Amino acid sequence: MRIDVVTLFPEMFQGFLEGSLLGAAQAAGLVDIRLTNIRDFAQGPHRQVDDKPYGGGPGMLLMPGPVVECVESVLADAPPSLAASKPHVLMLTPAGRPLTQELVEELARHDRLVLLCGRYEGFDQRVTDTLKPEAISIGDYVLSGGEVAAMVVIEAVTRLIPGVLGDAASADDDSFSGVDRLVEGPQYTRPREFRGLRVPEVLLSGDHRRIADWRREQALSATQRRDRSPVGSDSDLP
Ligand code: 6GU
Repeated sequence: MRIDVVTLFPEMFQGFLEGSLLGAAQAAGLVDIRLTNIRDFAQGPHRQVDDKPYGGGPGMLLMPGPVVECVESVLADAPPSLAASKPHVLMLTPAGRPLTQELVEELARHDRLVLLCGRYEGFDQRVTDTLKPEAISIGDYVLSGGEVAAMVVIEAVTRLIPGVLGDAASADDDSFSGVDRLVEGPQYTRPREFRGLRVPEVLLSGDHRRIADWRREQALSATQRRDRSPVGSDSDLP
């Protein structure tokens, strides 16, 4: 898979991309991640990429010219192996579609992703009108830019690429995966007793049927606990 990141702050990705999982995946040729700086497509002596919103208001908007030209240049760079694949362009924005494991699985089916990171107060609308990206949000809270959100997308997607995780089966057992999308229940390793807390007897029993049943029950209750809305929400209404 090829992933292009279009950003004003490529240096934010350096340590992240060199880290163990992604570093190894890139070295093994399983994923090719490239960074392109929007400022390289800015004009004039000041290489301006942002400006005040028409109609007034706080903050600065990313201008359409440098952003669209940057993404178009990235799209034009198609190695022969990807010539037949249509790139999927994503825009990271709090106004986007919420990122879930289901969406991550959908993204992982593409051969080529382009992640467009915003900064400041957002993009000129004509970026969206021209590129028609899929807008994605990583949650209902505000970040200063899309870079951290892009890293979240990259990490979640790349670990689904066959061969990236050591054990091929382990992604299927993760929380939110599998048909019913349960979170994982508690797990234990040595010692058998820690500060008076014992490993549940069933896990030591060697009875694989009982262990599987127990784990499923634990996953069901962990999922129920997590989904139960906090006090003060609509679920408390009669
Ligand atoms: Cl994708 N971008 C920004 N700037 N803030 C966010 C976000 C994205 N997702 C949640 N908050």
